[in-house]
Amino acid sequence: MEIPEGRAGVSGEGSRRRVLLAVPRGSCAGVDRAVAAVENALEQYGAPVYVRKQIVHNKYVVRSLERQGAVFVEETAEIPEGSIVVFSAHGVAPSVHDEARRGKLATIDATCPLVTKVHKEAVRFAEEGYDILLIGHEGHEEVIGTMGQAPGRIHLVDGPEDVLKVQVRDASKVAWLSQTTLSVDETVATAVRLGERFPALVSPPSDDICYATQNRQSVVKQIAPASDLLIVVGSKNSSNSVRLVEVGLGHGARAAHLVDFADEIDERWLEGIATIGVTSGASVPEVLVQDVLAWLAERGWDDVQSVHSGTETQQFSLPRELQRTRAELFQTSGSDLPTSLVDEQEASG
Ligand code: 2E4
Ligand code: SF4
Repeated sequence: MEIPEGRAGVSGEGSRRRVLLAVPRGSCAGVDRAVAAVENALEQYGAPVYVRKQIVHNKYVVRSLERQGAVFVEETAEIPEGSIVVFSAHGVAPSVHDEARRGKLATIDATCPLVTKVHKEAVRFAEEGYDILLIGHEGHEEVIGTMGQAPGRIHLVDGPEDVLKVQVRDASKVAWLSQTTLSVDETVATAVRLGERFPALVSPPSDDICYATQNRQSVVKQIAPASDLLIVVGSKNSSNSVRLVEVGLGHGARAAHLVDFADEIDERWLEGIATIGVTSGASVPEVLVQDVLAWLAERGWDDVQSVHSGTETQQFSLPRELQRTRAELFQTSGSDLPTSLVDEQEASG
């Protein structure tokens, strides 16, 4: 659909209450796969299934998996020996696999394949002798996991101000990579500055910022100029959701807020406004967006117009570990079988 030019408040239909609903929005292929991996593990192997860190950064998803029997922990050291652990969609360093093996755990790796792709790029560049400049946010789980692929060889660049600070061994052998969920425009700006400082800088073979991140930002850029208010559904620790708020504000939304649930919307945000943009982050189930739309409809915003920016067809198959029996899962994880399974195997064999 065409968005009328200019702000709703000044354009012809400006006083009419309407919602501009972003398409695509919400959960991506990597999130669907990670959530299905936990659900599938619970069905196949029974509760409890442990999950290291939040499987994705969404409160609702974590709560609903907890209700099904998933137990979320921060570190593998908290998990009893002989248990099954799922690694989150954000990815882990190889050292975390080692810890799990030492802790006699069976592992299911729900790292998004597009994060794994960045891991492989990091390993390859490191093997070829490059220092790697990773554009990303300090402390984010994906960044920790990617840096762990080549310890000592990856240097974090957390925004343009880090470009002058970063130290490399050989300025003629430098490559850059990025976190998958960054602002496209900010990342390009940082990469350009890195290129100015390191003229021999090598770029990733393909975009590290994934298709889902790019598509969600691109539709927000379309709806923001016409939005008096942009509501982004997502959790506060969800990097890609926070970026949607920033992109909205940067492209003309008069106000933008991140909410986990419809009941977090403040009635005062609606005072004197007409057009509300609505979208959601890549870790957000659609039911939460529908709750927001119902909340807005009750207050007179029942005219919902979808604004499209491309279609998404990406799908990923489940982690192959899920094709294994419980005993095989321990064997392929390199962990000793728990005694209960040894007894079972001996009885059957
Ligand atoms: C893995 C990689 O990275 P972010 O904080 O945006 O993660 P979130 O869980 O909100 O989104 C899904 C996801 C998972 C994105 N990239
Ligand atoms: Fe994978 Fe992109 Fe989704 Fe992250 S946002 S889980 S990288 S598809």
